[in-house]
Order: sequence, then structure tokens, then C-alpha cells
Amino acid sequence: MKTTIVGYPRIGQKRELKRAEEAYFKGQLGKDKLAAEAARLRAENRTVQLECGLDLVPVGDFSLYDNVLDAAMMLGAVPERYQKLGLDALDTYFAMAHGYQGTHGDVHALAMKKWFNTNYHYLVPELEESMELHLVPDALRGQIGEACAAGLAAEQLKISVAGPFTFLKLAQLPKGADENVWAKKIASVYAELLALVPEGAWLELDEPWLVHDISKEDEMLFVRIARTLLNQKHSCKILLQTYFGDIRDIYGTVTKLGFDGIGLDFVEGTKTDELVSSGFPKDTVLFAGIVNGKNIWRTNYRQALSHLKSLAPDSKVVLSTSCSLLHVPYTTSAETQLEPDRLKHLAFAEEKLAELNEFHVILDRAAGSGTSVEGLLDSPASDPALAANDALFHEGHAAPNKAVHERLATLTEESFHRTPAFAEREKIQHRELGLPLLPTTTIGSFPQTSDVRASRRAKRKGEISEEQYDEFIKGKIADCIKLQEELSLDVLVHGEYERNDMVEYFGDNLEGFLFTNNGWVQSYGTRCVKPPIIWGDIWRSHPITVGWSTYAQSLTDKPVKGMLTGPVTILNWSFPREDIPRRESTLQIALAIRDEVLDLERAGIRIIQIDEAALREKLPLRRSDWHREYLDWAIPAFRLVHSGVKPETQIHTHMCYSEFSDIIHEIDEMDADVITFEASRSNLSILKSLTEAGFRTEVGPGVYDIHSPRVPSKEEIVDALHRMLEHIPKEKLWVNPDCGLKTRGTKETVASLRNLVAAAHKVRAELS
Ligand code: THG
Ligand code: ZN
Repeated sequence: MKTTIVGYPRIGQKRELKRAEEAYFKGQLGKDKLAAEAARLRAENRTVQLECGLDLVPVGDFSLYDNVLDAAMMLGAVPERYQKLGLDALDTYFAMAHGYQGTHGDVHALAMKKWFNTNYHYLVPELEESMELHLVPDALRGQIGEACAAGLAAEQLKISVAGPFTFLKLAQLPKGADENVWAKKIASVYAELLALVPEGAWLELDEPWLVHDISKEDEMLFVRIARTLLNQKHSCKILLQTYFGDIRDIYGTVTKLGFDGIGLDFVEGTKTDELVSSGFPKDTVLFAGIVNGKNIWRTNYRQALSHLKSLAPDSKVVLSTSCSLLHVPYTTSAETQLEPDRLKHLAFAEEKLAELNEFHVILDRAAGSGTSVEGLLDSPASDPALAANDALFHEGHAAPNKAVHERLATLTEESFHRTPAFAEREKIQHRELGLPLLPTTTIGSFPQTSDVRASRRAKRKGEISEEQYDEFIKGKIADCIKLQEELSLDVLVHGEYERNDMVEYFGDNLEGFLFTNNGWVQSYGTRCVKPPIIWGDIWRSHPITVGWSTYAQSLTDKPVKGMLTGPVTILNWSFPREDIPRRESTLQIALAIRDEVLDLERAGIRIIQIDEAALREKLPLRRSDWHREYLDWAIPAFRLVHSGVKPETQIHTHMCYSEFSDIIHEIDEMDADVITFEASRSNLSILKSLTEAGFRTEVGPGVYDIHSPRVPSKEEIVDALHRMLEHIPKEKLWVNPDCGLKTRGTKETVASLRNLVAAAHKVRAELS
């Protein structure tokens, strides 16, 4: 038996890759130095993996920005607007990743979307009619060469790339294009790729798309692509790697195609056990994803063992992770402030490598003594490592909080419904707030400039006092209010200078969370998040944002929005507990945030935004699971937060990357008064669906993309507003950027907002 992983984090344990790339973007680091840093990080990954005893080491899981973008580059799928810039390969790559504005031209970035049900984001490849797809092997060949030069034998390599079918399904095809035609083109380039794979190495094609509901047409599409490759593979070993669920719709077909290996997710794939027991081809290697690639908890070995129970004794198995470890931080060994009795329950990427190895040893020992998997399960005490693991899970961790449970038990149907009904509130709010047509606002955060980060760091290190820090933040808030008044925005925000991250901040301030010092996880490109860990029952012991919001409101007559993060997003962007259902943790958070909402209202805040940026993120990948497993508790949890406010208090919400055309009714059922969302990178396609659904909530579809430093012109914002007005009644339309501004610089932010306000004024004048 061997071990491997689907992939490893790559941002660097201290976010070295982020640092290097940001320096490169600023012109402070040369191309060669950037390349050297990337190579060093790859070498570090290989070293730790080998030290932990991994048999098959992934190559190609590394990326300077995103693996789907890497695949687009590898296929030569560079849209014309980037080619025209005349930049070299690396700068073309970065132009596609985050846009380009400079001496060579002015182009938007590729669209960015959520990677399945994770908080990672990929870039959406754009295929154009005129594209001649062809293999651009340089980047991957370089990484293979590097691994070989480092002394790895071909037999130790698992070369992984985004799979052709998933690539096709994720890509944006030209209007009216035939998927089959593109499938053929893509497959033929992948076929060329086979020649790059050293004899004896694995080629891993990542096909997570297969865990969706698969139609007959898609099945045929997949089969055609797979056959093209399998027919030309010669001695190359191809691994079809799936993750984020089970492949129930296509399992029978997939197992008959003749792949050398098939990777299955036993963790999120609720049906994987059943599928495998129904039969798995004898000569195919099963890459068994038994170690959770997404959570940060130790692996329960007994549970992991139970997945292996149904395998035939002579099956060929490689033990693996359920998905790439990209979604977890590097190592718990950097978390020196966490108590040992908490730490012992946690496993990040490096610890998961060790677990794979230990699990492997347990199995080998058992095989050596003639003990079957069942035998191990029946008497865990027979193996010391298994016994220790079993004891850890017996112990459990957090004791329940009685008050929290009592409060949850008293909730009634009314707790989840706000009165009066939307239409009546809308009238009251229009009257009370007296806002102009097309009110302008921002999503909440203003640029987190280096002084803000430096001051937070200084406070943490005790170099400045709590009072000094508060004074500094108040100064930032005052400047921010002044700026917004100068810009003539209608609904102001305090700027969120006191927050590092909209989820981590609440995690820090609520009871029941643990947080890490170095638990960084890549969110997109150079951007990382540090998800808090839900350790126990959650409750609020003190007001969190009230002081900042009321201070900001005291400086202006315009309404200042109170800014909160909603319960579903706090849950989805944390590492959740696994000892109670997600629904229960979410309701606990909802009650805590509800307390904050009511305190803000009492303190005179008239508009309160409760972000559900990540609501869509954990929507199950299969439609049949949407309601029962998620929406039926997630939407009520949001309503629980705001159902207690007065009719005149306006509740806003915000959603990121809102591919929500298919859950529009549910979004309306959140019963917010206003929703702002990302729309600019998806060409406003959502608008049509809003009209069709008779959406009643007022809307602020973002008028420009904040994930790029590019400044939108007044004219293009006017254009966007005109297009929006074709679908949205003018009384319901808000004008705002598509997300918070924290990642942007001050200069581009001011310029962009100036254009935004000017555009709103122009269109407002046209309307009246
Ligand atoms: N918070 C969390 N997840 C998110 C977002 C968020 N996912 C989606 C969306 N926003 C886009 N993702 C990010 C993630 C991180 C950052 C910006 C957008 C970011 N991070 C800082 C960085 O990498 O420099 C680090 C933050 C810090 O210093 O604490 O700016 O907002 N959870
Ligand atoms: Zn957003």
C-alpha cells in the first residue's frame, strides 16, 4: 500500500509567495527572483512530503495564481485582448489574473468564481472562436524537471493538472458554441500532454465536476474526452481524480473506461462506500481519499478504516486525502499560543501527511500479523497508534453551554419572521430615510492601508495600548466619514479599520472560537484568509461593533450603516465543528449576531448590513440536496438575526460572487430590505433572472469590479446603470461597487468612487 495527497498548499507557510508576487507587481522584485522563490517553495513542499513518508509526490499542484488559469495557459487559451498587450508569458498570465492598466493597454481580468463548495476562487477561462488551442508545456515541464533534478524517481511523481472535462465545464465558451467541438479541441491538447509524463509517473487529471448531477449529454462528453486520452496513453498511467463528493451518476461508466487509477472522495462523498462495494475494477488502483482535505481536525482512524472495509483483500489501494490540502493551513507547529489539549485535536496539512503515514503503518502492522480491517475495527486496542487515536475521539472536546441550548430551545416560528411585510416596510423606510433615487453607497470596508495593519500589529505585540489603538482607529473613521461626505455618497460606512477580516474579527469577539496565528489559507491569487475554528457553543458576551458604528454616526447627519457578518457566512468561512450539525452552530451564531443587531438599533443606527457573502458557497453541489441539507436552515438562520428590528430599520445584506440565478427565490426569502452583490465580472447576467423571478428586495448590483486596481470611467458606470435600469425599477436600484474596498489602494478607490457618484448623479438627473 502507498500514500499520496491530491495537492498541497503553495502560498508558503509565512505567505512567502504572496509577498514575492506583491513585490513583483510593485516592481520591487525581478522575474528571476520571483521564479526562484516559487521554486524554493516547491522544494520545501517536496521535502516535507518526503520526510513524512509520502510515496507519490504531487507535481503541478503548485501555482503562481490559480490552477485553472495554469491549465488555460497550458492550452494556449489566451484571449485576444491579453495577447494584444504584447507582454511576455508571465505578465500575460498576471494580466489575465487581475487585469492590466498601463503603457501596454487597459484590460479587465478574467472572471473569478468560487471553486466548487470552497472559499478558494478560480479564474474562468474564456474560449474564443479564433483560438487555436495548442500545448504550451513550459511551466509544467519546468516543474517536472525540477522534481527529477531534486532526485525523485519517476515512480514517485504524480503530475497533476486540471482535467479536460472540468476545464471545459468551467470555461466560458463563445456564444452559441458547440461543446462537443471544444471538447475535441481540448482533448487533443491534453493528449499531447501525455508525452511530457516520464515513464513510470502518474498523470493525474482532476475532474471534480464529476461529483455534480451528471446528465446523459455530459456523460457522453466525458466519455468521448476520456477515450481520446486513454487511446493515446501508451505506457503512461492516468489517474482520474475526483473530489468534493461522490460520482454516483457516472461511477459505472467511469470504472469501465480503463483508467489506471481512480481517485474517490470517501469523506464528502456520502455514497462512495456504497459505490465501491458494488464493485471496483480489479486492475485499477483506487486512490482512496480518506483523510479530510478540508477540515482541520485529526482524522478518526476508525472512521477511515471503515471505508476500507468493503474493499476486496487484493485491491490495489493508495491512501490519499479527500481533496487537495490547499484548503487547510500548513502546520499546527506554528500555533504556539494554542493549549496542548486543544492542539492535539487539530491537524493541518503537515499533520495530515503524518496521519497518512501513521495510518499506513497501522495497516501494514495489521497485514503483517494477519489482522483484517474488520479485526482492527473490532479490537482497536490491538494497535498502539489506533488505540491512542481512539482515545482522543472518545475524550471529545468542548462541554456544552447550557444557556445557549436553553435559548435555542425557546425559539418559535415567529422568531424567524420579521413584521410587517416587505412592501409596507419599504414605504416606511423610503419616508424615514429620505434617500434620493439611485442611492450611492459602498459595501463596508475601505482600503486597509499599511498604517492600519501596522497599528493592529503594534497593539497585538503590546507596543501601543488599547487606548492608543482606539484613538488611531477613530482617526481613520473620522477621515473616512469626511472622505465619503466629500465624495457625496448617500449612505456611509465607518470603513471597518478595526477588522482584519469580516469573519475572523467576529470569531475573535464571540465566545466559542479558537483562532490561529498562522493558519493562512489561500482564497485567490495572493489573497489569504485565516479562518477561525469553531471549538464549542457560540455566544456573545459583549457588544462588538456598537462603539465604532455610533462614533461614526456621531460625525455625520447622513445614515451610517452598521456592519455585521451573517451567521451562514461566519460558519462557512470558519472551520466548523463536526460533533454537532452545522445547522446548530449556525443558529447559535445567529442569536449572537441578533443581539448585536438589536444593540445597534437601540444605539440609533438606522441601516444595518448583515453580510452573507458566502451564502452560496456551501450550497450542496447536487440540486437534490439543496433544500433539505442547506437552504432550509441557512435562510431561516439569516432571518433569525434581523426578525426583531423595527419596521423603519433598513436591513441590507451583501453577497460575493453571486451565481445565484438558481436560488433567487431563496435570496428574496432572506427578507432583507436591500441586497448588494457582485455582478460586474459576470456581465450583469444575473439581472435578467431577477426580473424574471419578480425579485422584490431592493438591489445594488456592483457597478465595477473591486478585485482589480483598474479605475472604471464614469461613462462605463453610466452604461452599467442604464443596463441595470432595463431590468430593475428605478425605485429599487442602488449604486455601489461590487464588494468591499479593503484590498484596494486609496488613490484608485477615491478615483473610482468619484466616478461612481458622478455616474449616479448623471443617471439620476436623466430620470427626474
Ligand atoms: N474573508 C473571508 N473570505 C473571503 C473574503 C473575505 N472569501 C471571498 C472574498 N472575501 C474574497 N477573498 C478575499 C480574501 C482575503 C482578502 C481579500 C479577499 C485579503 N486578505 C489579506 C491578504 O491576503 O493580504 C489578509 C487579511 C489579513 O491581514 O487579515 O485581503 O473577506 N474569510
Ligand atoms: Zn463581496
